[in-house]
Amino acid sequence: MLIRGLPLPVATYRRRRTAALPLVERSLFGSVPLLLLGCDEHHLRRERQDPWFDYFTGCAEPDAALLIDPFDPEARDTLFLDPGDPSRIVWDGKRLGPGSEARRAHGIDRVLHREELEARVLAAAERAGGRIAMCWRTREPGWQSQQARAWKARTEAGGDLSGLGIGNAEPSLVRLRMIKDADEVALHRQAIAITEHGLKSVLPQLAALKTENAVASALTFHYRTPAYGPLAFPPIVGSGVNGATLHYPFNDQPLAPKAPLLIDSGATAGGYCADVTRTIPVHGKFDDPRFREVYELVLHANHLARDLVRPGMTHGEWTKLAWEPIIKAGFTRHHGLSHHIGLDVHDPADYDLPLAPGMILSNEPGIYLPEEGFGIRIEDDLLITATGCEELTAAIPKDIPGLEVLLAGR
Ligand SMILES: [Mn+2]
Repeated sequence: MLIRGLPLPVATYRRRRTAALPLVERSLFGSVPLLLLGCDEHHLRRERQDPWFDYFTGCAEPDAALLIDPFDPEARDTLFLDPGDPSRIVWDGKRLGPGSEARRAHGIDRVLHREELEARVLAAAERAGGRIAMCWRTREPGWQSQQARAWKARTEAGGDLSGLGIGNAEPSLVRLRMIKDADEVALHRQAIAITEHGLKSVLPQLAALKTENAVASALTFHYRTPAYGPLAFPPIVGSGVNGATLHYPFNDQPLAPKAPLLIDSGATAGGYCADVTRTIPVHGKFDDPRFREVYELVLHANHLARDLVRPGMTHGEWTKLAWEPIIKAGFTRHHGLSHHIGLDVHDPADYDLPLAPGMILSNEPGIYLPEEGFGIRIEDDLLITATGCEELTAAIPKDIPGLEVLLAGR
């Protein structure tokens, strides 16, 4: 059977699982097994595999789970797979079940049926003094957090798992995801190349596209054509004043003539996200003096952030430097400068840690003036290097002459 997922070498997933346990140990004041749950059929097909589960397994099967147990005498890592109900194959296709094929493909010595999960988790918890670790967060919680909440509810008084202690490993495990290896950087570059191709195909066509929905659909077509993978997030296409709504969700208005248009979008490759924003005059000319003035200020802040970033700097120091000219000019700061990007477009991270080589971060200053009928954000993706950064999105124009050439289709 064709095995999907595994965009990275199996050795990478094994290395990540090995690296996880000392971090869990540090964050939970003791060595405990780590449990991660993959998405069910419904979420997997409509969204994507949970990024934490994906990070440690690369497994694209529904209803799968991973247990990393430092005290298991036979095997540290166990992948649980649910071969599903055979009568469902005609509906959903064949699932990968436990067996030698799964063990080989995933490079995991023990692959068990999902029905064994609870008994195995309880046995593992018992060896660890009644505790396990899971992953959750309050901001942008997602599937892993929902599962952890459901498991924790069962540990409360009267629940069928009462007495089981569940600690949160996410705050320490983020250290792994914050630093990208060469293969991850290559997938980011690929996601950005797809995004670049989409923007360069669609931006010269704005006159023919006429509506926010047509622009969003055209971008989606280009982003999904290479692999039918998920988008990093649904495109934000805001014409005129809609561009001043940070997470404008509707994309259903005509492109206002001669108005600025804000496009925040990104493709994925192997699950890794691109996140790029450009703001352009829909008629192709930066001929409105006020728009041009504000645009140049945002561009200046974007350049400043790119040119001044250094490893060792804190996220807070960097943010302050880049926002300074915008605040000095009397505008309000509505959001942060930057977030980590990875399997999640807003990758979980510890923002108290200093910037370090291998991190991939957005650089996205913006000014929002709904009373003047527009918002401007210019967003690039940066790879932190030993001496500063590489602007991964450099091939997507953002300076005024470059954008005017692109918009004119020249
Ligand atoms: Mn962003």
